[in-house]
Amino acid sequence: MHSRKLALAAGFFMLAALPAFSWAQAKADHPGVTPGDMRYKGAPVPIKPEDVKETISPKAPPVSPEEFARAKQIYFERCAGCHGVLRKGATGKPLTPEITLPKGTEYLKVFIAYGSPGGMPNWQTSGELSEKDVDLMARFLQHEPPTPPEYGLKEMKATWKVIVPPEKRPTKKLNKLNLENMFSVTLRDDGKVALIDGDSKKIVSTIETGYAVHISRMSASGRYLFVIGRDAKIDMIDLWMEQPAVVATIKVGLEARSVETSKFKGYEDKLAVAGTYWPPQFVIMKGDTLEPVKIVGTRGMTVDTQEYHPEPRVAAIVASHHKPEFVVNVKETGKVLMANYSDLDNLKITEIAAARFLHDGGWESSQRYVMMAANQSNKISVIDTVEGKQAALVEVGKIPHPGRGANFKHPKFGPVWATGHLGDETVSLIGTDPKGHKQHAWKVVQTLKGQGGGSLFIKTHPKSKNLWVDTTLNPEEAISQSIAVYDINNLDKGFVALPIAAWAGLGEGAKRVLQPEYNKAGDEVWFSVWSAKNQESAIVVVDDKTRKLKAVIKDKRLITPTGKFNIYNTQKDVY
Ligand code: DHE
Repeated sequence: MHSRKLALAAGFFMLAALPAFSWAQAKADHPGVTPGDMRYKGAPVPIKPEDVKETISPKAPPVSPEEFARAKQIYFERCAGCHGVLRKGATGKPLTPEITLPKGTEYLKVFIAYGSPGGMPNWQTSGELSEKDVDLMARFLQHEPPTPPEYGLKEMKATWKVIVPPEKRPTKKLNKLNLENMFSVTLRDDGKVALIDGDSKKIVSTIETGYAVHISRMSASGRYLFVIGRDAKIDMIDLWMEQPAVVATIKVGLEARSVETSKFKGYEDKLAVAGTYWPPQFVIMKGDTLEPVKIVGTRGMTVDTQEYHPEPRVAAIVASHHKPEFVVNVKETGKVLMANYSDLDNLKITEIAAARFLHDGGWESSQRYVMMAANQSNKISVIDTVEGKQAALVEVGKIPHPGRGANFKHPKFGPVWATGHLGDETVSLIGTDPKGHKQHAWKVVQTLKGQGGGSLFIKTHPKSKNLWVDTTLNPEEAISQSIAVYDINNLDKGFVALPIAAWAGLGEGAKRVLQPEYNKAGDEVWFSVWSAKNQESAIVVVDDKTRKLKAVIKDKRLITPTGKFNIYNTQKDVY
């Protein structure tokens, strides 16, 4: 296969300005790394190098001020996603001076230039960094890591804007939109979301948001839509307005991925919460204005070796239905924090020892247990939100990546929750019914064989008999551009692959297929066909019963669609 085709499209995981990543080359040089895993890791960190305090270390080889500025930029764009902003190590190894200084410039140069079987890309031999830059990075890494600024209440408040105050908002829904079947669609490289009417499949509007919106989440009532960009900007959209629009906005840090709202009875629409990658913290805000109220830092000790980590990023956050609590995944320390929001002045946090590195997850079907992926430990942590403790830590395949996962009734094992994996081709089904099917609870009851590694999202619907698994990051074009679908009642029969990207009828381009998402009725499933920013993308709608193509949504505004969030399913946690 042609290496350019395998290379990441500009703006896919790297910034558009960066040269494409030569996967074929990297694969040949890094036999120990799975393709999907390597592609997913190193996205640029949106921290401005000029905002970062420099520390020149006398013992390290000299780096001029101009060189330091360039090195910071390269580091944030290409290295921080894996090694952490403070170089304390995340999916990549730690690179602090007590480690790098004894190794010295020549050793580091070889490592950076040629990469390693552990997953370090071969930056020089792939042509992405020049020999000069490799030499610069080898020297830069021996200095103390420059530190980005902290971001407290003052900084947040300086960015906080209430565009339409609550008293000026409609008291009833003013539009004729069928809100429950609307979809909020991330237009990743266009700094927008699209609101798409699920019935007509037409774009209702596109709304300006932060940089590379990551997820959309709904308030408990289904009125407010919250979106968060990688740049930690939150936009709160009022769906009751004649023309849904942003009514409040705030920037809660320098880099973020998660936002959620309070869902416990009596607290509906009252609070919102957002987790940041930098600084490592989460913030609780008022649910109608986004006014920041309480910031909680996540720096602390790791779950296993119990050593200090200065940069434990906040990954998925899920709102409990059983208590006034947010369930917060802290990635690098491997801890799940259950933050009780009923009394913010006397905040109670239950700290649960899970495993590293916590990333994404979602509810099992009864919505009592939340299933969180500890991706580098190949485990799923099962959190009992009633008891406030970990019910089990379940060993699954390599690098689980469920999104929110998929729930269905297995013909033999009863209710199960499923995850796909980035690092292998399997799908793990975990029994989730400790009352009715005790012997199967919190055990992998079946492992399905899928199309290949590189899976990001899996989905079904309570009314469906299909289980859909994407393989977005698989290096084989035929696999990344198709979807595997299983018959839930005949799982042993294996999957059927549907050529979703071909159905979209697009021209040249990466055309990665990702994130199955159901409509409200559960009779249609939507897939993004994600091309580069300057190429045509589409959303393909499949009839769930017949598995036949139902519609292709194409529109020049549909630029790099990735995540799609059906309003009703997101509001009610249906998946
Ligand atoms: Fe995501 C969810 C982090 C790359 C699309 N992503 C999440 C969550 C986290 C996360 C922590 C869970 C949020 C929650 O539930 O509160 N994602 C990261 C990264 O750190 C990573 C690996 C690299 C990066 O720099 O961002 C990353 N993610 C991607 C992509 O490249 C994807 C495929 C395309 C895109 O839009 O950027 C992508 N992530 C998504 C989507 C979800 C998500 C669509 C929500 C899935 C859902 O069904 O809830």
